[in-house]
Amino acid sequence: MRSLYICLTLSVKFESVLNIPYKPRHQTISHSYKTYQCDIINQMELDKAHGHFPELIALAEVDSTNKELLRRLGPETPEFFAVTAATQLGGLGRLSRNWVTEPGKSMALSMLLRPKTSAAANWITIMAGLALRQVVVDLGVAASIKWPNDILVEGRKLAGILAELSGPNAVILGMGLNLEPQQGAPETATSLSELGAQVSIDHLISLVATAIKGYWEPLNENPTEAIAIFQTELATACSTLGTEVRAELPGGRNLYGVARAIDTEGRLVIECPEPVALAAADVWHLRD
Ligand code: BT5
Repeated sequence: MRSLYICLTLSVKFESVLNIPYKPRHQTISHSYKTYQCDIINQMELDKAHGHFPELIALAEVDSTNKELLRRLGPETPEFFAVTAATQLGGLGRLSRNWVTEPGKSMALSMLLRPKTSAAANWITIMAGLALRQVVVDLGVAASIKWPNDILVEGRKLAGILAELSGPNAVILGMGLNLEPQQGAPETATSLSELGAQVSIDHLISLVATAIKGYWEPLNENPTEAIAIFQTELATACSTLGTEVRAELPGGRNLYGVARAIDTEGRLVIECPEPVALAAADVWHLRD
């Protein structure tokens, strides 16, 4: 009874901090997608990438790598268990929006994180933004984070992040990063090749895995210290800060103001002119 109580308390806490509904779901392994090595996967040459994960499931196509990870998730699934796919037929953005992943043109990578505290869980999306941005900057592209989950270059979206709570200590972290232009992507999208950076998907997954571990392990072990360091880094890495923004809240209400800070819970603080802390919102940069 006591452990059930603790479990419920944790899940309620995590739900509130991540703003993601906690829905335990029956786990089944799907065989409806191609799981064999096909030409595209061979072209992806994932030899190096495999070494970074306890297991990396590489699929030719799937509905969504986040959904596939959820189907394979069990209580013993280890942290950093990962799924990638050359094509997503129903790639997911936030609020069930779509994310375009055309064959071999975009990295679609989902991995399991096991947060030890709600403080660490709360920061997963921003932590992944810092890691992805660092990878892109190291490839010579001046990228920034748009709170909470976009990587932008010159106002265009290069990458997006979707973290989904899947149990009291299980978060599926999904990341999409465009390598090449894709026909189905919106006009606001950009890709590494358009920005003059060439990288193989194998190498990119290796770089992302290394960067995520570099940010995640300190956050999960010592959240207070890591969050303070992240906040300092965000002062330069996050282009939302110091910018006039429109924030559309869940429910459709708009707030206008200047984004001033990301607080210790990962919320965006907007001066409207009174400070308001937002846990979840869609943000538009009105002026840099
Ligand atoms: C996101 O949502 O940006 C989260 C994207 C997460 C994708 C990864 S891929 C691996 C894992 N498996 C999944 O199924 N998902 C994750 P959001 O902030 O809601 O943005 C969605 C919006 O981005 C869409 O409505 C489009 O306007 C735009 N978009 C869609 N595909 C894009 C692309 N390839 N590049 C840039 N923008 C895109």
